Amino acid sequence: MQLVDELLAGNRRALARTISIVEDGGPAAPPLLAALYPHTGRGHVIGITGAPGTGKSTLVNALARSYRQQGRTVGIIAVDPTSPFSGGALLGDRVRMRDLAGDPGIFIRSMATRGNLGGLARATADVISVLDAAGFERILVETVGVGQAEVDIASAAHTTVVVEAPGLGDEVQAIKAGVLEIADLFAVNKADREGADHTVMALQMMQGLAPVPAGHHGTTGGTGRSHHAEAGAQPDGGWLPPITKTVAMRGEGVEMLRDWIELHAVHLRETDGLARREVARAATELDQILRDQLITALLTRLPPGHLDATLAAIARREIDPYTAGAQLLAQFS
Ligand SMILES: Nc1nc2c(ncn2[C@@H]2O[C@H](COP(=O)(O)OP(=O)(O)OP(=O)(O)O)[C@@H](O)[C@H]2O)c(=O)[nH]1
Ligand SMILES: [Mg+2]
Repeated sequence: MQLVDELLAGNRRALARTISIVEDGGPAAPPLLAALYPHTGRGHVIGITGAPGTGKSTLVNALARSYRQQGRTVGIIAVDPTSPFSGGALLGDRVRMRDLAGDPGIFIRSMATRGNLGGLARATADVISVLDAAGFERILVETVGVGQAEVDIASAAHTTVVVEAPGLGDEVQAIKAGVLEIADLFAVNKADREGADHTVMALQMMQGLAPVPAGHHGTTGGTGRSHHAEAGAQPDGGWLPPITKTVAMRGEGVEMLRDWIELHAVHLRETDGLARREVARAATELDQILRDQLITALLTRLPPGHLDATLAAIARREIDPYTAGAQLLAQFS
């Protein structure tokens, strides 16, 4: 395929066109992705997630710069599951990242929801594959932490950085959204602001590492981890997420964060972590692909208007959704 050859040769227009085709998700996408797939598996995918306004874009920008200083190429994907409501934020990102845009070692793409969130997660995974095949060594994926969407998107990452900022009550939000569970690293950004140490402490406490507060003597930490454990790779092969303070706006702490990301990448390679994550990534992707294809295959078998009639019947309580689903699936047998 000429487009694939051009992309693999480093042609940026071919890359941009391929991404557009893949993002549209039409019939031209699967053969393209199939041709690219053997060339993937080299890039390290880094998810950057966190509550709105914590400084994710600024941090991605600074991290990209830091990787460029090491001579590494960087692909950036900014995913906004809340779009179309925050088109302005993406516009802001574009202005902020404009100074990176002239660099051939950097490629930036913004993606917004068109249909369902599941579709967005799949499109993101596909665009990651394209950037990987194109040879980008580090792929940074920014998502706004609003719930299941960024958890799904994070499942496409090798290393997930959860960004917190002081004074937002983020600790609580993060637990609710299940974001803490997906963190390989924490960046407490806006460390120039008051309360950063408090946020660090709150995170440490959740890890069971903070000094036991007065009045709680004798109680043991909830996680069973030693209170003296050092962050990063553990003797038992586990990984304790490090907490890094950053001032993304001024680039402070960013090299430290980058170095932790690289240490996590090494940790994944040296344990069975990378293999397990690759299988998890494959599971998420295949799951989404099968759902889409099964639904599409089913819908093409139905007589025109049948689906709408079924939906109306469910709404009128003439049939329950499980029975209706079973009747639709009977089309396959
Ligand atoms: N004081 C301070 N402000 C920062 C820092 N990093 C980013 N900001 C500011 O915080 C605001 C939000 O930054 P963004 O990078 O757009 O945050 P974001 O998390 O990408 O925002 P969304 O994508 O809208 O969720 C901007 O005004 C930044 O200039 C920092 O380290 N310190
Ligand atoms: Mg942003």
